[in-house]
Amino acid sequence: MIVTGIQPTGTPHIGNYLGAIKPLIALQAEDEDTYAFVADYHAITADFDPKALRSNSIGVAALLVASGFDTSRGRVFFQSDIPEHLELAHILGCTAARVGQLNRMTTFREKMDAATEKESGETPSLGLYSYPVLQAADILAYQDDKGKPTRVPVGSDQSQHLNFAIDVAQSFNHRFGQTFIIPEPVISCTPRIMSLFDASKKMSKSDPDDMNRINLTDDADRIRKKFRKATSDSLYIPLTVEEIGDRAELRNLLTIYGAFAELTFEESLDTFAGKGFGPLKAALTDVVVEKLEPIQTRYRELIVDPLFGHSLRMGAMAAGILAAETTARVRETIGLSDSAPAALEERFNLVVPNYDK
Ligand code: AQP
Repeated sequence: MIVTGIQPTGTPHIGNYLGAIKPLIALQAEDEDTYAFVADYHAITADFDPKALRSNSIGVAALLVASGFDTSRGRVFFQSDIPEHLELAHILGCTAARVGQLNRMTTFREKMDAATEKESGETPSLGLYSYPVLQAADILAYQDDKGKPTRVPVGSDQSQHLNFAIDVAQSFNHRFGQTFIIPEPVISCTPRIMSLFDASKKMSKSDPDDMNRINLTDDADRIRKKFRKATSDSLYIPLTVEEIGDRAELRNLLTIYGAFAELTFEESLDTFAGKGFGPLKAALTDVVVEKLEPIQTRYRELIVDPLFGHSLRMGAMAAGILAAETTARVRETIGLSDSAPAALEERFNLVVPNYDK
């Protein structure tokens, strides 16, 4: 089983695509049972606008499918359709997660430091602090009935949170007996894609300046403009990787080119060695526009297709069955009430199609 999530904090960009979506689709070819959710509960841990949250959530789901996620072999759903994620997070937060571990999470510390630097000094939400506990619940809610570990594909920036989820599972098992199969992180081998203006920062959906990223929905003109304005220098592109040194912007553009053109970093460098940034930016624009074009066409079809909405509810139903089973087992293990929860069909208001007729 494979489980992963993507936050609807904006429109997914080429960093999310190369670091998470593309590897997920490749993994899906090896595994029938894939659960990919739109992490809307996570998206509310930082400032958000309710209307934008809704449209971003639909956008993320549609872009996943438009990028090649196969809904006949896997499920796409909204995290907030499965409140068991929250219930399990509360239980794990009380029984297996420790404040000392959360204090060491670098993502939270960075956001805390940024807030302290702001004039208002307003600190991040409690939800942002406990975000890794919810992430642990997101993963542990899905247990394979044959005892195989759940694989969790993520970008390299998420490995600390994944290790935390493993610690939480081990600590729960240690205290209450074998309950969770220990999950297995699958860290993407694409290096982090960095901002087009400042390659010391990662490309990010929530960056207030849209020019820092290439969104999966950007048209050809916008992509051309963004690459043209991306930070560059007046030096030639060197012949060897070592000579790139601290030219982080160059390294980033060559990485993006290689990933889209299906070349290694060295091959990408060979293609442009001895040239200036101009030819690199032109070729980069061409390859990114070419690769995104079919995704964008499919995306425009999906967002107006009622069958797509139905497939999301069917996805939630399938995911809900697994998450409800796990949560019921955990409730029983720790001695909480065992009243039967509402029938899932009722919860999702679903008329399940009868394919036999
Ligand atoms: N720049 C990146 N390069 C490579 N991989 C990336 N990922 C995110 N940014 C890059 C990977 O995308 C997956 C989904 O991420 P997410 O949406 O759940 O959260 P995130 O990592 O916080 O992504 P963003 O774009 O930076 O969103 P905001 O701005 O909301 O924080 C993850 O597997 C992540 O590693």
